[in-house]
Amino acid sequence: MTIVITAFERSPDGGKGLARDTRVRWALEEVGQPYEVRLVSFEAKKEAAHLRLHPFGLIPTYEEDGLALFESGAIVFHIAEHHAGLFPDDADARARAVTWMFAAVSTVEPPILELVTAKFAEGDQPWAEERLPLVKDRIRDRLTQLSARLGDDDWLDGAFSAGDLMMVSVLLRLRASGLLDEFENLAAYVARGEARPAYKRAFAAQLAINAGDPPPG
Ligand code: GTB
Repeated sequence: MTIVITAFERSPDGGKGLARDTRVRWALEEVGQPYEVRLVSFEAKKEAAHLRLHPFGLIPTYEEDGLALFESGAIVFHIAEHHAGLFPDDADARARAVTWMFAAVSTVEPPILELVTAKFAEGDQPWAEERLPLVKDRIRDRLTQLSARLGDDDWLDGAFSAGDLMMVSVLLRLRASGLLDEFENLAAYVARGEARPAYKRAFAAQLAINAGDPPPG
C-alpha cells in the first residue's frame, strides 16, 4: 500500500528543508520507496483527525497499511528496518547505526533546539542576550565531541547509514547560526549528506511545496 506522510501545508522556513518531514522524505528516497504527502495546516494539526495519528499535533506522521507512526526518528528507523539501504547487514554495525540515530535526536538535537527557543521564543526577554552565549557554548561542546569522533572519516561508522541521515538532518538546523562552520569536518560532513542524490530529491520535493509550485511527478 502507498506510504503517506504528513508535512506542513507551508513550512515556516519557506523551503529550507528544516522541518522534520525532510528527514523522512530523505530516508524514503534513499531506499527507493515512493510516497505521498498529505499537507496539514497549522489549524488541522490540532484537530481530532490529525491527533489520532499524532498525539502531540505535530508533523511528520507516517501511514502504511494499518500502521500509523509519529516521531521522525521512529519513522526513519522503521523505513531502515524494512528496506535495504540505510542499515548495515552486520548486526553489531546495525546496532551502532541505531546508536547514532539516538545520539542525533537525544544528545545533539536538544541543545540545538534550545538555540531556536532562545532566539525566537525568548528573544524579547530582558535576559535573552545574556543567555544566548551560554546556549551556543553548550552546542559547541557537543560539536567539539562529535567533530573529534568523526575526525577525517566521511561518515560516523563506516558506510552511510540511518545514523548519518539523522545526524546530518539535526546539524542542518545550525547552518544559519554559523556554528557549524566553526567545525570544518562537520561542515564537510553535512555538505556530503546534502550532496547525496536522495537528499537532493527530498529537498526539492519539500521546496516545491513550500515555494508554492506543485511537487515533482
Ligand atoms: N520529535 C518530533 C519528531 O522528530 O518528529 C518533533 C516533531 C516537531 O516538532 N514537528 C514540528 C511541528 O509539527 C515541525 S518540525 N510543529 C508545529 C507545531 O508545533 O504546532 C520543527 C520545525 C518547524 C519549523 C522549522 N523552521 O521553520 O525552520 C524547522 C523545524
